[in-house]
Amino acid sequence: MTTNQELKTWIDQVAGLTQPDKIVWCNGSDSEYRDMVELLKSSGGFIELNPETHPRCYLHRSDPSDVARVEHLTFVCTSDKEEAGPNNNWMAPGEARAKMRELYSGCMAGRTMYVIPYCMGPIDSPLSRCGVEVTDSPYVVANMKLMTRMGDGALRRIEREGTFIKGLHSIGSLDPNRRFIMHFPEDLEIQSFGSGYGGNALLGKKCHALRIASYQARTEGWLAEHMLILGLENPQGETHYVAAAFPSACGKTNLAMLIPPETYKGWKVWTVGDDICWMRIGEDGRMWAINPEAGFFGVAPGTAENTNPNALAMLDHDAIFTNVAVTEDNQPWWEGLDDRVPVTDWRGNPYDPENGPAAHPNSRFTVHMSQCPSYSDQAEAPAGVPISAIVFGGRRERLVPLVMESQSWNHGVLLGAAMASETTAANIDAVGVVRRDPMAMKPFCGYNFADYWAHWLSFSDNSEKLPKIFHVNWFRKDENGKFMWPGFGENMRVLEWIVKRSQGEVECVDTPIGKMPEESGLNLDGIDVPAQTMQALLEVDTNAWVNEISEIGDYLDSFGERTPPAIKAEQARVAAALANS
Ligand code: GTP
Ligand code: SPV
Ligand code: MN
Repeated sequence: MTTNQELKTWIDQVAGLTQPDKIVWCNGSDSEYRDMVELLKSSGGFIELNPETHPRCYLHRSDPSDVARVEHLTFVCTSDKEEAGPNNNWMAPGEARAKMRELYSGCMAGRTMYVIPYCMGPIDSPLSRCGVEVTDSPYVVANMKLMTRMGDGALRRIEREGTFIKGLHSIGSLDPNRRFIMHFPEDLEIQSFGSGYGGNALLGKKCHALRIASYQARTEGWLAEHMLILGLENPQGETHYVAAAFPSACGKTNLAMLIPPETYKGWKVWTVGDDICWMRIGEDGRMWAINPEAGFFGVAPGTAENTNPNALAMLDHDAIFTNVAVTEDNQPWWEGLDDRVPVTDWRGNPYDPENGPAAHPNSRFTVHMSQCPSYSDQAEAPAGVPISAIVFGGRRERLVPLVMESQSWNHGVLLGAAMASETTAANIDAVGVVRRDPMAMKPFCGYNFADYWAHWLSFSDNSEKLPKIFHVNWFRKDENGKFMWPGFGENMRVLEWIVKRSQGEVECVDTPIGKMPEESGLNLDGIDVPAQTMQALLEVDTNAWVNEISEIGDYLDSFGERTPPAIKAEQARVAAALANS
């Protein structure tokens, strides 16, 4: 158990409310994980995959109605509605607590309640934060073991520090009409009911490390972001770190594990994180970042030898697969993997293309970070890594160029705030609809976006050594609906430019919307993207941008009086530059 009185009292209260048959305190050991696997195998929660090709790999099929995050059922419950902002669903804390109390009442009868102490970030890093997730899902316990530093070490840190995030989770009856993901940032509390899936249920991830952490980060002067972290090592052996925010299912995992093209002799990408980044200004004035997670919960479809070989290499042992298809010989399979035809779809039915994709479009793998061949030796560094460049990007078929650099920190904040992207299967709603997704944080910012932009802007006064800010778009399409840029490993060409710009090593061209590569600025040795296509990828369509910047202005205005004047000034400056060009 624990010596922390607050934790003890809370566990007693939760047990009194939910009425479990049994309470198990998780210690995070490997044997505990193996026990959990056995339990899941015997209950049908895990199906063992081919032990010869995929030793210790398991398939979990979630309820067909429970396959993604549920933004419409996710709430930020601050006492003041305005604090949550128009970017969040809001419910008064008292009302939300009453609703949840009713749902939780007796919900663990006949079940085991697991108490999971966890640490987000390296266990000895001053930047890390702890939480305790209480859950009735063994699947959540197994995933938390791979995704966080879980168990005794975290509990000791909680007892030492005396503070932790309280996360209560029950799968309930998986009824979508009785499903809520509630956040109480003022009380450092999360309450989740009715879903066993990913970000709804693994509370250390989006609920703690983004929604609650972003709220804390604002008052404490740091940033909690939906960003990958990578190190780019050049042939001279120097490594520069880049953090990049792309919306859900828009390429973070792939970029974080990039393998440079053959012509890039001596270059290497090291993976620090693929989804979440906590950063703060260090004593040297630079921005230092840690990955609060210990594993990857990555999108399966599209992962293949020619797109993300590093991911594929870590997925043939000790991994959990959720909602993928299976082949005749019981191997995991998803669209884009190879040309085999699976026999069973994600629901467990015989595969029939008439019923849609074999793997769910949001099917995922869970693996520990250490299995990644490009795992950075700095990923566990307590101080984190110094960030040289911040990159924003979205999934935009049209208009938005392959790469541009901001003219200043404040202009970079505008680039982030103005991000838009086509929605993906990572959320339960419609897919392929362009929406504003500032800093890729639309579903994850725990407070009013207007205040969040003000917080980002506040950094410009704090340091002269801030990272340079960039914007990228790998997803432009031609008139036949084909991607114009080859993407994946070839994104190295853009990364090289970004890092060289951040070091002041290459020239650029000024445009009204940002700084762009010179005509021969991107290294295109070894790929044949037609000159005309490259031109289109780097073109600034002034008329269309006049329209876009005006829509961005309307979007900023939709936050009313709280919108920081400095970001409006940036928008007005760009609008004027476009009008004069
Ligand atoms: P979350 O885990 O949801 O936050 O997603 P993520 O940002 O890590 O996305 P991920 O890297 O898993 O990519 C999602 C999808 O985009 C996959 O199907 C990829 O194959 C595809 N993708 C990634 N990078 C590229 C790229 O450069 N070009 C194209 N065309 N597709 C890409
Ligand atoms: C995302 O949706 O951005 C994810 C997956 O990374 S989940 O953990 O479900 O939020
Ligand atoms: Mn994500």
